[in-house]
Amino acid sequence: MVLSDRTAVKSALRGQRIETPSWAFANSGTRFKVFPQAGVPRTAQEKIADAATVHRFTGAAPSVALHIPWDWVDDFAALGRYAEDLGIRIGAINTNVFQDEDYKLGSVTNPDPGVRRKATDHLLEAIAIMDTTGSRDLKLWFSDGINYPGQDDIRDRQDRLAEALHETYDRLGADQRMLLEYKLFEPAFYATDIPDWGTSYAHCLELGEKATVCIDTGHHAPGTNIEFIVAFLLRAGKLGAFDFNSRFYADDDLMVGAADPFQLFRIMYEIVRGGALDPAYGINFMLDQCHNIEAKIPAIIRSVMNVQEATAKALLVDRDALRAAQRAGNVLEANAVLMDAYNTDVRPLLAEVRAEAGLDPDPIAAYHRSGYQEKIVADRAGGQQAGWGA
Ligand code: LRH
Ligand code: MN
Ligand code: MN
Repeated sequence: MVLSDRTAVKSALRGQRIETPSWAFANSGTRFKVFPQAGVPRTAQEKIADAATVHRFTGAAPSVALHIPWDWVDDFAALGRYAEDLGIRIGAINTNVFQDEDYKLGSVTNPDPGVRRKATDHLLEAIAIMDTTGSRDLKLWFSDGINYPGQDDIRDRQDRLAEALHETYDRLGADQRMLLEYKLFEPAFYATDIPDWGTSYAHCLELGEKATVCIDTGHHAPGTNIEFIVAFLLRAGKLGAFDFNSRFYADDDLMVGAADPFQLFRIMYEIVRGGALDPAYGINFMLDQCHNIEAKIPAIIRSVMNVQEATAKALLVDRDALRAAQRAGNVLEANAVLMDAYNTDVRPLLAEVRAEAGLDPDPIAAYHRSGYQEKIVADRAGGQQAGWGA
């Protein structure tokens, strides 16, 4: 690598931004058991304090996504100021139209117009919160779907979904966006109303430029080529966000880059190739994870580092050599160029980037030395559950 490349790679890494999810700091589990951890946050403020701690040690996570109503407070303006005082800001607002008795047969696709009204009102309420916090992104994930053939009319449900999305879209301010997430299955098992990126993309196209797709890396069938989806959506100008996590089997919500670091590299290569890494491009690179058995703050720091490592490798791909091999039809050489970058140990490079930014080159060790964990364990009794796995 020549010096100018190295400088460019380092500057791209220095500018990279990753958003943490408030719920990852709280207790979580599976439907079998939640294992509570000492020192987890009891309030939205404490989640924000933990997110600010992740930013303090990584320098790369300056915003935290909230989930309504899990992070409900009476004064969101004050919450925004609290975050700013700690050196971060409130990012995407995630909505919740899945944890209410009324939503048994769906939220915005429910056959009952009264339930649909209630669900859409919640989405509008989330935009009002965004107005107060200055958040740009409204993140929508719907658990809507059906379990049995014939249970409801698949096409009518698409019409109802489109109607609610239109009403919500029309309420967005000039600088606000909608991120529409898809998920293949669960909690609905036969037909999910937004099962895949194509369905999300089609609704976003119909809505307009403020609507973009959110790719949750855990929401696909096994073997899905996610980097293809990234490339396609970037070409169409419709990729708005990621929810990063890892999966082995279902929606595992394990640490990003843990199950398949090679997949994460391939995704980040398409991002770099598409010129979409710079925050100015507008993609919100979020984590959407739960740390059920591992210590939460170090796991989130580790996750940020995993994304950085995959990105560094993607930035190291010799694009000229790759293109030359591709154009020449040299299959083995093209693959070798990509693999050379993937097989590079980028940890020393990232340590250098951190040191140059005045950070400890080893954020996890620095966190453990800081005394923060001991302090929260002492200060916080009876930590809050994220909202999952009751
Ligand atoms: C459910 C889910 C979804 C949302 C999050 C809040 O699958 O993980 O990905 O983004 O809950
Ligand atoms: Mn998600
Ligand atoms: Mn999920």
